[in-house]
Amino acid sequence: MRKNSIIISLVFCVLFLGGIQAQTTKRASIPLEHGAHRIGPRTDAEMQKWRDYGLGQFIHWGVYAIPGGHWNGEVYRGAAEWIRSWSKMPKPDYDNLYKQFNPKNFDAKQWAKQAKDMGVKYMIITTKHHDGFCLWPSKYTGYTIANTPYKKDIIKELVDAYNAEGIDVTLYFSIIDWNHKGYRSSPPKTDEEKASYEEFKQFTRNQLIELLQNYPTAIGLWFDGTWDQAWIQQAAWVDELETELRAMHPGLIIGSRFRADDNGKRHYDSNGDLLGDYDQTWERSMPETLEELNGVDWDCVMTIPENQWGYHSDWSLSYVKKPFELIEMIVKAASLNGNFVLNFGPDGNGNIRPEETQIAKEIGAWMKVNGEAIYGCRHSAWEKQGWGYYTQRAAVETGAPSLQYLTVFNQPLNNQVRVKVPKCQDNNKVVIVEKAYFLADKTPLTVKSAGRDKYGNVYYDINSPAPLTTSPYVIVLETKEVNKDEKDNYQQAIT
Ligand code: 2OX
Repeated sequence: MRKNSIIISLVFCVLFLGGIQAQTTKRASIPLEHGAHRIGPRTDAEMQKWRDYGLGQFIHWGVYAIPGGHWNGEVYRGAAEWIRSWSKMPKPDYDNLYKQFNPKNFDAKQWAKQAKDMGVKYMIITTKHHDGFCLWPSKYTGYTIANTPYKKDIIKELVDAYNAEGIDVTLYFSIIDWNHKGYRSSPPKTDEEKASYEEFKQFTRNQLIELLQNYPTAIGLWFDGTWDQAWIQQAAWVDELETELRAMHPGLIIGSRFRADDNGKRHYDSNGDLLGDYDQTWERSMPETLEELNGVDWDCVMTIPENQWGYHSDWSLSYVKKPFELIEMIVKAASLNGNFVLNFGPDGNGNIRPEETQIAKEIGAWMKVNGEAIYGCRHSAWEKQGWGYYTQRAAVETGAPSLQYLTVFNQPLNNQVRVKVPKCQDNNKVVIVEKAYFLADKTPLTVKSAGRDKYGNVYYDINSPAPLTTSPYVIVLETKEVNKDEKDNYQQAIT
């Protein structure tokens, strides 16, 4: 008896220690003072809300909208918001543009209304891009909207107008600041350089605190221009600043692009853990699979032309995405647990260009009918097939059926949308499709059993006559796990 219990204890000890061992060997464990301060996704209400947004709008607006990719009769082929760095743009010319910034057609309420009609749930606005020009009247520099003929606080107008439409606002902020004399990309070496960089750091801190004080309803900060070695080497200081900003503004959402870790690693720390609340590496690119995503929250910020964020009057320089391609990106992002954020670059008069307005309208019309397959939806365990993407909503407590949304982009020529039913964890259970219908008008669709493969996977064909539209459409499946012995009855009911 006694011997047995000793053996049992030993077995437990081995299992327990083995467990710890497994834990520590599974993950790298480089000691870090400024690594990730949280392992795994946030679970608070603010972040849950962010996760459910699905679709966002990015707005790049600043004095670069005045030249719009042109100067002295020549065309700048780079990104319009970078025109100051072009050899044919004299720096003094650029640095005086603010004296003409007077967007007479700017109407924040109209932008917000358009965004609402497009179906966006949050908006990211450039408070300050790399040029250093501030769209809010910062106390810490003269290079702001207050010193333009326009004078009024554009950030306040936008935050108020978007919030009035029920759209949350995130503040984009570039750490690169070509207007501040202390800003530099390489680490300071001389005492003079160090003192100057210290001034820049304090200036940056002051501006961030000012933004959070001025716009308390902002939900987050979207950082950019944090790849310089000078900034990377300030990891400890930036970590402290991040803690300070979070303490000031509970629930604040900050992406992976603010601070590096002790070893200069960005986005993911030296142990592979995400820095910040969501992965910001998906700029103008989309993941293909869940496996690439490390189980983290993420956003994808996307331009309509190839790489134009600020206003460029000539969009013919690169391929311009079609509305259905952008819709595909929205659906794909939702199917992989991410938010899709589409960029707009209004012109120097405050007009949103007609091409963008048209795209906003088409996306909005689609979202109005099909948004249920996006908002609050997640990755589905159902295996992706060639016709498009699955998204899913968990069964709600009221006992409503578990829903699978199938967004069909590639209509099968035989009008049969084939689904592969996932296996249940409980081997005595099986997933059945109770009902199928078009999300748009609830037209019921016939579901027929389509055999099984040699691995025992079960297939169904949804008879889906191509709707009289050229846009992607959504089929809803009401599904249920049932005991295997009930299955035959259900199968009879649906075939
Ligand atoms: C620089 C080197 C390689 C790839 C991207 C950049 N980049 C991107 N530099 N600045 C950017 C800014 N980030 C986007 C969100 C825009 O604001 C763009 O200007």
